[in-house]
Amino acid sequence: MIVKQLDDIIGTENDVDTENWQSYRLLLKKDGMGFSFHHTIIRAGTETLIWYKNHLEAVYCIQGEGEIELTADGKTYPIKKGTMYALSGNERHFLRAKSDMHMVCVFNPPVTGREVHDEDGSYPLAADD
Ligand code: 9YT
Repeated sequence: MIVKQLDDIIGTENDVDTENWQSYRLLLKKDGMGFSFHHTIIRAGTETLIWYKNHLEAVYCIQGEGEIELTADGKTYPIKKGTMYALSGNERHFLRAKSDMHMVCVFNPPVTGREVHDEDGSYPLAADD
């Protein structure tokens, strides 16, 4: 069994800070669960182009407000506390935060550590995934 506290993550290598978001990575590939599990804060006022070509991601908003826009067709969905979206088709999208959005995110396959978005907005696939 694995038990972790957010306080144990803050300020460590599993606290990944970028201009638009901060990701507390609570479970990683090395934890052996088959997925990674993050608490991510999307900063208020930001717009991020994301395209997880190599991962499926589910996201559950627990605080804050914003929207997701799919680049393929411009469809836009509001996000607020209680909204879940799952990128079941690796959808390329813009993520916009009106206020700080606290998101619980699950990645399959799991991320391995300190991944940040590349120029396409994706994360690399681990060598053995
Ligand atoms: C919702 C989302 O994809 N935000 C970007 C950061 C990512 N969730 C992460 O690595 O925690």
